[in-house]
Amino acid sequence: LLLENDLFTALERGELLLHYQAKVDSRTGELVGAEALMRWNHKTHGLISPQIFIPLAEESGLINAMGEWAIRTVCAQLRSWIDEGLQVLPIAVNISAHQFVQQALPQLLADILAEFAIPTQLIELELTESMLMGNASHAASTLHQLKDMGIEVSIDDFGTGYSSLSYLHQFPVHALKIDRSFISQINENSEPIRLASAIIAMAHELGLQVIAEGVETEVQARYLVEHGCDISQGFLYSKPLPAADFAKQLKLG
Ligand code: G
Ligand code: G
Ligand code: MN
Ligand code: NA
Repeated sequence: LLLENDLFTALERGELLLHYQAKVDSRTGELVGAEALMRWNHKTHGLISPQIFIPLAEESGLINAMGEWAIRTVCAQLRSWIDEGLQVLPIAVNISAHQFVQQALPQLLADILAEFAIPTQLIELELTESMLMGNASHAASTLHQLKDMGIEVSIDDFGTGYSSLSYLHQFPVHALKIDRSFISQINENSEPIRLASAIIAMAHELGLQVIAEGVETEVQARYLVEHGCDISQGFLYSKPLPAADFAKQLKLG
């Protein structure tokens, strides 16, 4: 209750921030990009997880302003890294269900990218299956516009929603992110449930890239390489980090 009221002023007070988590080439471990993850630095409660405040933001309608803030903050960050002479990499932003329905994302992105003179390839979006299946015609038209602009879209938490493979095939998405519940099942003690490898094979069959999330152990990393996973993300490589700490991994141009 207290949080819900505070959220309205959190944006104005500058209490929201983004952490950046590395995405690496599964085979080589080379940094290939990052995911921006929102945090709320509350004046008395400290760092609050988006799992708590994103649902509040969706209920209160504040999610559109917060989502726009996230896109603008990533673009401003990329601009300052570029100006510092760093070799920047694509940054993925999470989009919530309400935001996907309510905001004209292609136009919003075009405006913000232009404002900061950021090449479209440097921003990626993460959407969930249920957002696409919920309103397939809106989703298809939005995804086609984003693709035409050169903005890549990944399906987040893949395997946990109610996806229809025939729909999935029609949506111009670039990658599937295997949900971390499938990755956590891979361990040396048990015969791994083959869902992760099945998802990798299916995604490749559909011409999609595969990203594993929540990679925590060497056993998982090896399994993913053996099964042809393209990109990995997780605590094994890096936690989500404040911008300045993440930037230490970027090479000088
Ligand atoms: O990083 P973390 O464990 O705190 O993220 C928890 C959840 O919050 C994840 O499902 C993630 O996708 C979501 N999330 C993180 N940042 C954002 C954001 O900027 N916008 C939206 N809509 N969701 C986010
Ligand atoms: O739903 P989404 O994929 O956007 O959420 C990302 C969430 O996963 C964030 O909350 C992030 O902090 C968390 N996360 C990232 N890497 C790992 C990991 O290796 N293990 C676990 N348990 N969580 C992770
Ligand atoms: Mn995500
Ligand atoms: Na996820």
